[in-house]
Amino acid sequence: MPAEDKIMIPGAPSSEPPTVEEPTAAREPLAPKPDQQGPEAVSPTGSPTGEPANSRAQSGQYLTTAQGLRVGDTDHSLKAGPRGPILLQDHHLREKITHFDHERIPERVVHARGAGAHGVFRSYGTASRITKAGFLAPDVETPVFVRFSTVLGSRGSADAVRDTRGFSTKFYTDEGTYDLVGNNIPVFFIQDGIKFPDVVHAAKPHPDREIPQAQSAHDTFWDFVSLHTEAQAHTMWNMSDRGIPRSYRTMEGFGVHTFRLSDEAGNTTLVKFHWKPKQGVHSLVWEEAQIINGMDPDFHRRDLADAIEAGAYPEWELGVQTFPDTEDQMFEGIDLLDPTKFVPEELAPVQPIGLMTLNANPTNYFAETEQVAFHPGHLVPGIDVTNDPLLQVRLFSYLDTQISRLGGPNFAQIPINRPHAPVNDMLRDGMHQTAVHGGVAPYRPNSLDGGCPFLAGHDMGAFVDVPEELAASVKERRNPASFDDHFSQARLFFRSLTPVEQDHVIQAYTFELGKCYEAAVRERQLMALANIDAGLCAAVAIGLGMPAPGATVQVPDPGPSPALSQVGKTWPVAGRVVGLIVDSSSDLSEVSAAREALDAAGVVPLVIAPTGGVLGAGTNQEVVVQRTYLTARSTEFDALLVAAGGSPAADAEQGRDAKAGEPATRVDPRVVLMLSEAYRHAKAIGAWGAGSGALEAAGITRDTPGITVGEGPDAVVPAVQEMLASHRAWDRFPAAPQAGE
Ligand code: HDD
Repeated sequence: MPAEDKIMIPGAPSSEPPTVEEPTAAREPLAPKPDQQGPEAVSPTGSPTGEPANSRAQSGQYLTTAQGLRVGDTDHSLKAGPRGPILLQDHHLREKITHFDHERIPERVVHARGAGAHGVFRSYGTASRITKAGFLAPDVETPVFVRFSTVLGSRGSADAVRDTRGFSTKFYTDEGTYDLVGNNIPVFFIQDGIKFPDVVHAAKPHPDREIPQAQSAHDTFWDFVSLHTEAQAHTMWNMSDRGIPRSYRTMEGFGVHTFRLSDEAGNTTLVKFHWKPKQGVHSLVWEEAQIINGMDPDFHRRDLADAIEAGAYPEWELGVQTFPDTEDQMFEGIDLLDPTKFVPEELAPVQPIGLMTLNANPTNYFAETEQVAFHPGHLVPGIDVTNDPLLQVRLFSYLDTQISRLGGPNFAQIPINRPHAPVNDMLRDGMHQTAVHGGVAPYRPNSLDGGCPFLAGHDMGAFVDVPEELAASVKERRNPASFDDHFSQARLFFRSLTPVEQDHVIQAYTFELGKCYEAAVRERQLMALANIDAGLCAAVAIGLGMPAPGATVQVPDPGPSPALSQVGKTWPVAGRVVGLIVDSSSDLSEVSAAREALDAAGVVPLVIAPTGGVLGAGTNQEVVVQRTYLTARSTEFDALLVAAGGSPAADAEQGRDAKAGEPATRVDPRVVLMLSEAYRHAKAIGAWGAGSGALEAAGITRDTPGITVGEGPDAVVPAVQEMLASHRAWDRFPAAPQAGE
């Protein structure tokens, strides 16, 4: 039909380009009318950093109601006489109690327990070769907020449980907020996000009695992962020492998925993100973790906050593994879109692109750590997503969850979530709207608010989705064949560990499966282990008292990746904690010398004495006590120094009188416990003076690995520091049965 014969429908969209030119130069929006001078029109979304986060929070010196009315009595309700009923008219009482009743918000469905910190990210500029992201240009500094978390437990659960850890970073860049929402394990349980509710339901406490809390050692978890073998690789990492990190400060972080970076010219590179801790990669041992969860459920939270408060700012280098953006998105036989696979560093080295330093604790846990809202879809120009089916579902889930968790769609206005880039979004109203938006035309195109906001071109900092050609395909619910291998990376991981680390893995499987009541679940998991490593399967089967099944599938045999082991390397000792056990038999000048030597190396020395206070008070050798025998436990320390061998003062504190035939003084049993635990956990121990007697009392012989006995601190402290650099005296652990077929 000739064009002029077309039937024109007034108002119908036209396929022709619009004939009206968009305004290209910014014009001022219409000025507020004279009658619109109400509350100061500050838009919380539009204020980069000018407005203090707590501008409307607490001010003034008198207690007031939420409306600013001064309060004269907040301890007594308004009653009909001192013994009479309370009156409904007590507006202060009702406001106080109503607000209290609504203080809690729903905890995160996963990652409910966490700890946060502020910091700064300084880019090396090395990534600007492959991405136009402004915050990755040379020497750019970007404020960040990081939240670490456990996955399974409730908000009040313990820190040192066996679990994956979350590692989320919010970069407040000039081009908008970028969130890197990762974990401390580079692979995930499932390949497609549609299964996330299944794995989480299986891992959370049983729905009937809501136990066990923050544990994977139960039937439903192992039922799921044994039936669902793509979870085996992630589970193997959980059963290794990586499942019980020493500290958030000593964890690696991984973006897990493959992301797509693009430069100014539109060239693209696939990458995987890695966080490498400057403090080293260290873990707990299982017994230690179990004791910590009772002694100090806030162990990781406290460690992070204490380090920052002390000025020992933890640092991580951000790095990328890069891969060509090929049509098949495979690298060395590994499908880069399969989130249950990682790429060994030996095949693609991690290239550093910047340094993150955490240098400030949150002012208010709820306002910051609890209300921070991460989302893998918070992207900046130069960083885009891929078709990884797990990532694709995450892109839906994170925005959605904030709406119920933070009570509506305006969570970006909460101070911790506010971008540090100007916001002009035309999103309006909704629950908890705190912006007072001016103008009359929150739509575009418009002519009434000066045509604003304008659309940016890609040369004006717009986010442009990377155009990706998609192969002709059919719509179907199916994975590519390259997702089918579920065992080779679990095998790769296990065989890359040293014997002592393998033994920890064996013990972890044996412990967790030993907590499962259903024999069928244990049997099925042994069948999965048989496909991963026959030696591992046999060792776990012995522990469970069950027969070891044989392998049922042919599994590719990738070479080991030595980078995965935490043993055999040395790390900085700064920030590690050493307990210094003393009593009145200790020479205080030696204690001070030991403290000074540790201090000089950046190590945190904590003096542990029978009672609190100051040792040698009033002399020129005063030593302040930080822990007592009652409050200290070995698990707080990375190494122990002992200069105490029992003392009359300690005896007096225990109300002990020496009986006939007993030594005049004896080593305090709490010291013996500390030493024997530290010994079992393969920690470095040093002793001098009366301390050698304490070692003897704990049954520790001096020719064991990691034990140093000397004349004084000068001889002992350097040796302990050296051992601390390797984290543990690994030779002290029993070796595992040899892995292999
Ligand atoms: Fe997730 C929180 C990490 C898969 C759905 N996730 C959450 C947090 C971290 C991760 C670190 C805590 C964020 C914070 O501190 O506030 N999640 C991951 C990683 C995954 C992953 C590394 C896989 C590679 N997650 C994943 C899938 C889904 C979700 C497949 C849904 C289909 N995750 C959520 C969530 C949470 C969350 C329900 C709970 C609270 C929140 O988002 O803000 O939406």
